[in-house]
Amino acid sequence: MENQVADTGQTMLDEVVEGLRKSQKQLPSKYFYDERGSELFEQITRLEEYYPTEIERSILNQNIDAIADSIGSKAMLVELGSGSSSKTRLLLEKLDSLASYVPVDISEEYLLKIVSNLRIEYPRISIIPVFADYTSHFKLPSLGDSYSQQVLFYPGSTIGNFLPEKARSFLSTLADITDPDAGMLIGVDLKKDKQLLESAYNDEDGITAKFNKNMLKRINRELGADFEINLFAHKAYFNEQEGRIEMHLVSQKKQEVQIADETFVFNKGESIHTENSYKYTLDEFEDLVSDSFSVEQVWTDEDDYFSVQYLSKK
Ligand code: AVI
Repeated sequence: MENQVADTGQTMLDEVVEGLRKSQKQLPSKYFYDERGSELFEQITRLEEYYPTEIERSILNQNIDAIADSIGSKAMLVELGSGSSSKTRLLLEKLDSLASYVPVDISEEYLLKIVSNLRIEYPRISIIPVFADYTSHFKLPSLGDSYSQQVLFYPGSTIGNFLPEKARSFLSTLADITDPDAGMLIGVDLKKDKQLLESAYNDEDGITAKFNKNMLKRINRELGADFEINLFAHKAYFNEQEGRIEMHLVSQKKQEVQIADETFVFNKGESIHTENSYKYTLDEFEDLVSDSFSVEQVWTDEDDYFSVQYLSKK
């Protein structure tokens, strides 16, 4: 099977410089995930305060029979992004009638590693990696009539990292590239007590702070910038009006940063907005997907902190 790499368009330098020229400086959150950033994110998912990972896993676990019914037999399961392999394993383990598993990820190294392990563990499932930035247009492998239906798997509430209008257009792109009867199993973090939300992004061990600042280290290394990491502080809070956690890096003094041939001035207290993590009510999420998908099933934990939802194409 041929592996595909999507054209990522704009360069990292273009995007970084463009974001820092804005009056509210910003950086694209996709740049968190270099090797060190992915490792720090793994650590975040194991933190006491970061409830989504554990709760999603237990929702999947507790409802696996109903989930398997929705997915049906002989499905092609397409996972978007480098999901936690333990969630993937949970599905591969229980869905013994799966025809194929198609992990889509931009990191070739990561994909090759999981694929070679999974092929040994699940010899009956055909595993077909697709190297692509799944947020841009990518092609799914054409597997003829070897499967019954395509099911996208998008765990972790990563949909919450898109602005709502971007989430809508992303979902409609997914609808465009899949079969008419495709489904989607998606994890969605729900609105809840502000304190709980904020502590998930302000852990006591400071791992989220390291994850946030790692973006600046990456920009220094890859773009030759001269950010002084210690002169920026991590800040994360729930913006109630927008319904999202915002992460920022706040300049601790007036300073200048050089990137390529451009100088960026930071006032004391001025921030770079590095991430949004939207939290939805069930109704808000149903509305968000409604251009392209219908919500068929919703599974939640007993506190309604998190949901796993099965969507079908409209
Ligand atoms: C990947 N994504 C769903 C995480 C989130 O919760 O928005 C990224 C993250 N940022 C800080 N902590 C975790």
